[in-house]
Amino acid sequence: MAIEEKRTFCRICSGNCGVRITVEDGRMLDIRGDQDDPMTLGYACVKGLQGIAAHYAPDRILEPLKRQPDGSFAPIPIEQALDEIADKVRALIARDGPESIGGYRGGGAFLNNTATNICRDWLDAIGSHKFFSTITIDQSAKLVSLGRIGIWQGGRQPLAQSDVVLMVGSNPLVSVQGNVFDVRNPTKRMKEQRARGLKLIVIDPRRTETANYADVFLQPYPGEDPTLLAGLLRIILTEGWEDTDFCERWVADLDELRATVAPFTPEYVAQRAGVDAVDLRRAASLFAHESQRGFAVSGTGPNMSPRSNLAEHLLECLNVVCGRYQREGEKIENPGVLQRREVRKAQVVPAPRWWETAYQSRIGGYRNLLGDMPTGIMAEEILEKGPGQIKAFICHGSNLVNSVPDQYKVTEALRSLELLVSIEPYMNETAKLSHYIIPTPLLYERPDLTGFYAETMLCPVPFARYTDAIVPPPPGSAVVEDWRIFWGLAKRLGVSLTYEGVPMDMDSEPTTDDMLAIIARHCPEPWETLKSYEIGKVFDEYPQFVEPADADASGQFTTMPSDVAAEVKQVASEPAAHGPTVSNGQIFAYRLSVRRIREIFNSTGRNLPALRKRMPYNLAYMHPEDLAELGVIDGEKISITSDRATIPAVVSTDPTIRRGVVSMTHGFGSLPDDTVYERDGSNTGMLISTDRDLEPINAMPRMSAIPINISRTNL
Ligand SMILES: Nc1nc2c(c(=O)[nH]1)N[C@H]1C(S)=C(S)[C@@H](COP(=O)(O)OP(=O)(O)OC[C@H]3O[C@@H](n4cnc5c(=O)[nH]c(N)nc54)[C@H](O)[C@@H]3O)O[C@H]1N2
Ligand SMILES: Nc1nc2c(c(=O)[nH]1)N[C@H]1C(S)=C(S)[C@@H](COP(=O)(O)OP(=O)(O)OC[C@H]3O[C@@H](n4cnc5c(=O)[nH]c(N)nc54)[C@H](O)[C@@H]3O)O[C@H]1N2
Ligand code: SF4
Ligand SMILES: [Mo]
Repeated sequence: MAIEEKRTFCRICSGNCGVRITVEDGRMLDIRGDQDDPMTLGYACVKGLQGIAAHYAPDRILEPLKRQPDGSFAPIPIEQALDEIADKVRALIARDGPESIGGYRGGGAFLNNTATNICRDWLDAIGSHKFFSTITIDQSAKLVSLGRIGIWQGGRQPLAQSDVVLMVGSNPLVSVQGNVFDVRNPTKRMKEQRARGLKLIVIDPRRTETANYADVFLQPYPGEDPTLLAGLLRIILTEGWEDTDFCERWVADLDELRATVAPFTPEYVAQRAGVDAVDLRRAASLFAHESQRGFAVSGTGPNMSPRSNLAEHLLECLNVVCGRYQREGEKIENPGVLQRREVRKAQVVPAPRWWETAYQSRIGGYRNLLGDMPTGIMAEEILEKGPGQIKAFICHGSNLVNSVPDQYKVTEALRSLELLVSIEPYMNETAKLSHYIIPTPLLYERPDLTGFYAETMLCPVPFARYTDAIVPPPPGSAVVEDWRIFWGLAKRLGVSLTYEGVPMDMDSEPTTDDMLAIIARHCPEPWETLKSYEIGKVFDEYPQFVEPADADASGQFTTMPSDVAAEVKQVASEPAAHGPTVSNGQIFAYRLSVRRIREIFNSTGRNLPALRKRMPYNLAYMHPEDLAELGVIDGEKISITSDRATIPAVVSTDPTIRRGVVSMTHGFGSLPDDTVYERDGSNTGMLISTDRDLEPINAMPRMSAIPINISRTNL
């Protein structure tokens, strides 16, 4: 049969890189970056180029499996599996109520448009609030900070019109994720931005690939962003570099902010965060004084370290005091294509503090954050007996065992469930614990759209693209699309699904295209037209401009509400000295900081030989002088001990890491009682406790700047 070449885009991460795939007889032979793709300009990373290997991996699950009494798995027809799961769910609801049913959306579901919200919609339909997701172990501090400061309807100043970007703990050149940064071939776009004159300030304990392009680079200890950002605000407000007109009109409490950050003198900040006071001043000046437009933005670094909500709050305060928002009449670079357009007026929505009236968990009094239960209390919600205890759980596109902090506790919780279902294409560590595994098609086997969920944040232009399936699932397989599983369960339970706000017909099963058309219903062009653009389209003939404020607009930003002020005071009362950290009564010499690596996407990709060859396990990157001091050599195995656990790791010398810091990625390791480092790597989530050190409001665990000690394993 003829060999064809098909154009589509990768969806392993949110980069949506355009690719060309050679197909013969329904089987993919070759994949490469599409040089003619106007968005991503031929870029495809090492993971994306393994996309075909991922589809044909020998450990891929191709039919639904049911765990047997002896622990092995046996195939089960899909209709029977759904009948049995629905029967169990029905019985649990009758016995313990709908709150006994929980679910989790992982990255695998997030990056698949028709799967993104289906688990939440299903839980809504059966009347359960127990929806968890990666959001609350990622960057939900951003939601908390908007919830406390307020929201500028006009949005941030876009990259294309910015003189300066301040990036805190974010490495888009590797992660291909950057809030409001351009990740369509990020290195090339970075070079383009620099060539047109963009100034860049990077704050990161590691001299990252992104930091290599910085005009000012600050290399603090991880976990010191609240101090650093308070210090930057102090310099700006002391020098009078704020946007006074903007602040006068739109900020309710600038004096409180000024007074609260007063203790954060450059000397205090420099000493505590381990940076140079001169560099701190250069950063403040470049951001607020020498530049007119731009924004401060963060990635996972500060959002995962202690006091993440405070760090994110102070970061947003930088945007507020410098008025770094779009004003009346300005063009919104990406008003969105697939999502419903938002009202964009040049005014403030006052702090909505959504959580204060939301559903309250019985654990720690935490409340839902925009419909998400905090994942930091997920294991407790399963383990803690009493009304509302979760007894059945659907793991949708996640590897909970490897990705949710406090691995011992998470594993114990998952093992205790009466029903655990994994909707998952591979036999990952969580699938191994499940009663049922329902495998799904992989990305090139299903139609999809470019990511709609965060489209305005992740793409700088109003772009959308449809792709059809490139190949069918492997012959003889019985994989089921994610949404179909939830639709099938809802139908069996006799409940109606409302999908993306649209009631679904529960009598005749829709197609995936029908589901995608619902997602795209706000697109300015008809569904069939959107589908017809082979390489997608930038919808720039439907511009949106910031409208004037309402005549009676009275909302203002609140930069220093009392809960935030109390926390800043607490930080200010701590000693300025850096060095050993005391955590829960013990002293630790190092801090472990989070990072991403090119080869592996969270825990995904470790089964692929080409990626394993490059990164067989997760290395502990350390500064050569630290290693010399410890008497450890490159490639030697060490033990990393926190106040929760000890894990092994092989060290790798890396002069880009700040001294006193160990930089190590997550997602590796196996089940706690079955991990061999050389085969599986180590689970850094084991070092984290969710019994303590949780943030207020979102229960975010301490996942970066984890206090640790290092010891030589061979001694
Ligand atoms: N210690 C520590 N822990 C962390 C982090 C950290 O930095 N440090 N980072 C956190 C963050 S930001 C995140 S987002 C989470 C990520 O955590 P997870 O969402 O659990 O990510 P993965 O482990 O990659 O699991 C994704 C799963 O989806 C599957 N999958 C792929 N495609 C599909 C599909 O189409 N359908 C379905 N159903 N499944 C599919 C993959 O096979 C994989 O098993 O980890 C968090 N955990
Ligand atoms: N290849 C690959 N790409 C990915 C992923 C992956 O696993 N692999 N994961 C995806 C996911 S789920 C997400 S959420 C995004 C995340 O995207 P990013 O947030 O860009 O993630 P990183 O590349 O880890 O960058 C975080 C940076 O924070 C720094 N850091 C750590 N602790 C601190 C701190 O306390 N303060 C400061 N200032 N910096 C700190 C680290 O050194 C690191 O350089 O990436 C996505 N892209
Ligand atoms: S950066 Fe890599 S994984 Fe992400 S979409 Fe592009 S090719 Fe796929
Ligand atoms: Mo994430």
